[in-house]
Amino acid sequence: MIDKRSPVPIYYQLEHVIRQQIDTGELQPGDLIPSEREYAEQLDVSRMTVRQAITNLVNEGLLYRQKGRGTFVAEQKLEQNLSGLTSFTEDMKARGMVPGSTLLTFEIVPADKKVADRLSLAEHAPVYEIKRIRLADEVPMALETVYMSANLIKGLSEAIITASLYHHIEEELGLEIGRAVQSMESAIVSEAERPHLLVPKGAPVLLIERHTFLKDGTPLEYVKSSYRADRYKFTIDINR
Ligand code: 16G
Repeated sequence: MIDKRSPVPIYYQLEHVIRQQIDTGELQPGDLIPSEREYAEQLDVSRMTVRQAITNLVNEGLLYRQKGRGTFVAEQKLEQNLSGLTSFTEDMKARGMVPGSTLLTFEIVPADKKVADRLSLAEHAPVYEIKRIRLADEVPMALETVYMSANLIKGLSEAIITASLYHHIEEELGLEIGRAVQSMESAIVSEAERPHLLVPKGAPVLLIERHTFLKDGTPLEYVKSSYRADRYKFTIDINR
């Protein structure tokens, strides 16, 4: 499986082998892979070479190291297409996963300048501030803070919020969600987010902001979320 006479560097060949074992399911998420020493002995290559291959796969998020325990195969990332304006609940159900939410904050607060601007409200107008940990099959995927006008979306309850906001807005209130502008940037998880997302210090997250409008143009929500970068991959269809 490793050809030492090949011009392809050995670390690269080893990376390819491990990648294939993950793709074919020979190595499953959570599996412990052989140690650097074991690979080195088995393949008769240097430990440095093995370390380089493994480090590259760790940096890519395919493997992760645990101090004193070894290196394991990571969970496959959830691939989400950015072409549809869908809710978290819809996305998880479409994948056959069970959506869930842990409610952290649910209150009506006066809008600060930024939130008021985004929602086209006067500063200090009452807005819902809803912080939820979004779960897929009970695993935390994202931390989400939603702001919505309390005068536009009436009668929210804890039960609605721990189920689906979009479902309530469309099916119960009969409002039509139209479009959203979304931005995405990378960051390191903050200490405040870490216990909720259950990721190690320094883990990467994707910060997403969504600004959603109803079909008639009324601003519906301003949402800030941190998605686990080790569990998410976003795709987009582009046409020329
Ligand atoms: C998604 C949306 C969020 C929306 C939520 C509604 C992003 C970045 N965010 O998480 O804007 O409020 O879905 O979800 O996609 P729900 O209907 O499950 O409550």
